[in-house]
Amino acid sequence: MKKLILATVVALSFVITGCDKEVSTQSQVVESKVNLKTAKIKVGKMTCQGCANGIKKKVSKLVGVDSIDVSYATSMAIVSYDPMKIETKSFSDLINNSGYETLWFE
Ligand SMILES: [Cu+2]
Repeated sequence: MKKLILATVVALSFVITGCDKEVSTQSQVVESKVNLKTAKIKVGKMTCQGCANGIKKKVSKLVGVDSIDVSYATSMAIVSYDPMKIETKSFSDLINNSGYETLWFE
């Protein structure tokens, strides 16, 4: 009778250990969440909304840029980007090389 109880305990401890392993494997699943940053850029030399649309079109093609809004009314470009893929310098270089001027960043 004692042997049977011992065997049951051993069998149970195997089951529990097996369960523990499964749980720890599941908790190791890593969430791949992208941390986007926002850059506010004051853009000079825009003369109409078409300029703003042109900048928007060019910058949005850069790898790492999630979205961009350019307003002629406020002379502001607001860029949402992945800092692991692109530096803010890339936006300003592109804007400056397109005939406009980045006045400041935020
Ligand atoms: Cu224009």
